Amino acid sequence: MKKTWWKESVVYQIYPRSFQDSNGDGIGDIPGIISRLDYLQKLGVDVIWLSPVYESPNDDNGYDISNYQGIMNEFGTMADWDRLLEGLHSRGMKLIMDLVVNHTSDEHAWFLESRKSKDNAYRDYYIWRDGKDGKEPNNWASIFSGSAWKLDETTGQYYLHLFSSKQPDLNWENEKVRREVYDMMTWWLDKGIDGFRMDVINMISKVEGLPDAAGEGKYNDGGKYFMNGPRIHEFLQEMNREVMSKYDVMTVGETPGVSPDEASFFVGEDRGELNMVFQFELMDIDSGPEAKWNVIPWKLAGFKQIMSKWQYELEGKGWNSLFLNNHDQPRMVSRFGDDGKYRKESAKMLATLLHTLQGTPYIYQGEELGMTNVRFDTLEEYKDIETLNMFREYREAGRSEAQIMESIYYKGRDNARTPMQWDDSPNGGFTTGTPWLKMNPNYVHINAKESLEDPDSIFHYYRRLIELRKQHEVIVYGKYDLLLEENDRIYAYTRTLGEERLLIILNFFAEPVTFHLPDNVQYNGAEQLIGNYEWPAEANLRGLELRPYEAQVLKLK
Ligand code: TEU
Ligand code: CA
Repeated sequence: MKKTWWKESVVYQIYPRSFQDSNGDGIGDIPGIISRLDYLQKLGVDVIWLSPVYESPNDDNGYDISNYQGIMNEFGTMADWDRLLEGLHSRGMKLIMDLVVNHTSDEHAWFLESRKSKDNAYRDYYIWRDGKDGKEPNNWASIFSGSAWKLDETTGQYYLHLFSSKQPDLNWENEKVRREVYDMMTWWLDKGIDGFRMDVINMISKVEGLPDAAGEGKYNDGGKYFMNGPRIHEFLQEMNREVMSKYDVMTVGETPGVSPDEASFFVGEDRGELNMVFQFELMDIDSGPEAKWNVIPWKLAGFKQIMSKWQYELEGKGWNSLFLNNHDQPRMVSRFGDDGKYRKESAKMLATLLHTLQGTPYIYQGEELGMTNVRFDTLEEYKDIETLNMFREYREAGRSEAQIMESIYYKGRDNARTPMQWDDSPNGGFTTGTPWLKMNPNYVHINAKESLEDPDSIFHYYRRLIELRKQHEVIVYGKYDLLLEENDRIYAYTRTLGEERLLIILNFFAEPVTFHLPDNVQYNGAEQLIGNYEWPAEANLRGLELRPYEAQVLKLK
């Protein structure tokens, strides 16, 4: 595969509201981030992805943008942002910004104009329709519960909002909208940023006529008509031609619901669209058929099958993104590892996986400390709009409060959004005031200060994994081959580049288990590159006892 810097990089995602507060108002901010740049440099990450810092009424914590070219007051000023970029660049790190252009805030100047009258110059910037028989124009459900349409009294028409009613969808059919977006992107690129993470970018093209979705509910999933729509590739190629191709920058598109086949259109190296996509197959592994909130247990067989499918199908065609959590997902150690007795071992095991597959790893803030999910006693302590809307909807449908709280504990987005745990002082060194979302009480023993001091910590393990990627090309570019497909306790695979061969062995559970290297894999000795347990000098790979959550990366001779 062609070599590029973004394939060789490790990305670190910052959710600014929860990273570091600098002025005691309980809200993380840009000066706070600047004060932690040395920490990030020590970890060794190459690129920072900053979740939205633009002006926003914060209905969805910044994913509802009212001005793309201004900084949210609570986060600081444009001068602060300039200092952040400068601070990163001077340390040899890069910055990618979140691009949220499927929708704006309903407080964006375009929408304020658009809603004024049917013949306003901005009317066609959004998706307006007449109602049908006194009801919404179609039966689509919003991803954040209820209908995807809202009636606007001023003109008596409805507007489409796939997410919150304060996030009206832009009309990408309108050439002027696309021009505005490209100009805005160019403006940021000219300020010197290094790329974009593109929010729900595969939802920008909707099927003409916006047909009703299938289903028995009052509102149903219309994904078929707005995900990977008819003009999506045309729009992305146009964006690439008009904007991205003029800069040496990276792009990663968030694309819920894509299969590897579809993904290869987005990231195929000769397609001129995106560098990588975030796909969610693994994130859906424990979602029941009705919704993500109906949790079903995940199994290692399914886990391996999903990871392997993406490794094999994009090989030689396009590049994978690798992540096990983000600001919308539960904490990885609580979900796929053990956040109790084996927290450290299992967090390191999962980190080993993340950093030894083919693709670009993304670390979500706090993951490098082994931060865990949280359980707040009352709904009032939760802030996330998706969680709160879901609670209301399920209560109305007759589900018990206790049952809904269990779903929230398992899947709620606030699990990822509790503030960073810097030390064991009150509020974990995140703020001197009252945090906007309560801290996870375990900050007293899970925090950065403790991790930095302990040479055996999860933090230092991540630092070493990131370093290894710089030393061994095979980790970046090597071909992936799954071993022991049928084994339901162990995930093992090789990575091969020319003469270089790595063997990765992961025990996914607390029970010890024996590993047998298949006979067709020849070797004359194995050298440990990294592992979460010591490597015995005389180990035999044809009958190796693995300890709880053991992870080993071996160079085969
Ligand atoms: O998320 C897109 C998305 O599909 C999410 O709704 C996701 O499926 C859900 O959060 C899982 O619980 C992006 C952003 O990452 C998210 O934070 C925003 O709320 C959303 O878009 C709207 O901009
Ligand atoms: Ca602040």
